Amino acid sequence: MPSSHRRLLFLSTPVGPLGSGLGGGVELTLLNLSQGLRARGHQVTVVAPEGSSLADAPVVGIGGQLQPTAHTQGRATPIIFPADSVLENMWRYARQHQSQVDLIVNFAYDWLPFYLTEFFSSPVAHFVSMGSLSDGMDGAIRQVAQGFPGRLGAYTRTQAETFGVAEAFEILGSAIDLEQYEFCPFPGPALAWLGRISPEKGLEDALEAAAIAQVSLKILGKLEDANYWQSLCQRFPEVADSYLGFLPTHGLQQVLRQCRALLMTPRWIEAFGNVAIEALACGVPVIAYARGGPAEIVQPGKTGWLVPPDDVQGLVDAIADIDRLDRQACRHQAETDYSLKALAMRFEQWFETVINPG
Ligand code: HBI
Repeated sequence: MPSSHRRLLFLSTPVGPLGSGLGGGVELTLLNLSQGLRARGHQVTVVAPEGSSLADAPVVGIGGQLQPTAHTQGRATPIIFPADSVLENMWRYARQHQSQVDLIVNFAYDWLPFYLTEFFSSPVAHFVSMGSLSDGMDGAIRQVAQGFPGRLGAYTRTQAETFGVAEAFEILGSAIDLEQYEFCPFPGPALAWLGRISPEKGLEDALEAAAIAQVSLKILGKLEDANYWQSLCQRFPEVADSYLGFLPTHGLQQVLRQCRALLMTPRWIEAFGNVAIEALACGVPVIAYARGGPAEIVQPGKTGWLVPPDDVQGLVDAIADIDRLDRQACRHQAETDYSLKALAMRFEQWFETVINPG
C-alpha cells in the first residue's frame, strides 16, 4: 500500500547546533532521515538551535541557551532549564506551526517534549536517542508509553529495554548515506577509535589495548570533556599525536577506511553506535564490547568481534584476529541493513501508525 506524502516537523536536540558534533548520533540520524524521507516525496522541516547546518537542506534556526547534556548528570538530577532556553523556544515554534503539519517528531532526550505530548492537537512522536539515564526522563517516557502507545521510537532493542517499557517502542535502527563512504580493500597498519571524547565512551580501554598490541590508534571525534582528556594525556602521552579532531564525513571516512579495524569500548549501553556502520561501509571490521547497540550490529567472525565488556585483554586478542574477518562482507552488511532507503521506509511505516492509529 503506497503511503501518502506527509508534512513532517522534526525538532532537533537542544544541546548544540546541527553540524557542531555536540548532538552526537542524533545529528547524523536527522540528516539521513530527512534526506531519505524527502527522496520519498515527504516534506520535512527541521527545527534546531541557531547556527545549525544540515548539508544543503534548510533548517529553521531558533535562538536561546543550549540545554546541558543529559549523560553527564546523575540519575536523581532534577529537570532543569536555563533562562531563555532554546528547547522552550523550539517547542513554542512547534505549537505555533502544528496546524500546518501531519506529525511532529521530537529528537531531544529531554523532559519537556515528552511532557507536552498531551497538550498538542497534532500528534507528537518521540525518537529516543539514548538508554535510560535519569529518573526524571524515565518518568516522562513511561507517561508517553502509557498514554500514547506507539509514539516512542528507539535505535535498538537493548536500548528500549533500559526503560522497562520495551514493548512500547518501535525499533528503527539507523543508517548512513553509503555513497559517501568508499570501500577500502587494503588498509594501513593503524586502528581507529571514533566518538565523542567523554568518559562513558571508554577511550582509555582502546588506548590501553592498542599500546599492548603495539599498534597505532587514530582517534576522531568531538572533544567534549576537557578534564577527561587531560587525564588521558597524562596516562597515555602519545594520545595528543593520535587525536585528529572532529572531522566532517568526507574527511572522516578518508581516515577511517584506511584502518584495519574500529575499536568500540563504551562503558554505557550505547544506544546504537553509528560509527560502527560508518566503519562497515568502508569495509572496516568492528571490534566492540558485547553490550548495547554494537552487540546487535556486529556479526562475530564475519564483520567483527564482540569482546566481554571492559575486558582489555579481550580487545588485544581480537586485534590479533582481525585478518580472519572479511572487509567485503563488512561493506555488504552496511548495504543490506543500513541504507538510507531502508531507514526512511522503517520510519515512514512508524509515522503512518502514529498518524492513523488502529
Ligand atoms: N542531552 N539534554 C540532552 N538532550 C539531548 O537531546 C541529548 C543530550 N545528550 C546527548 C545527545 N542528546 C546526543 O548526543 C545523542 O545523540 C546521544
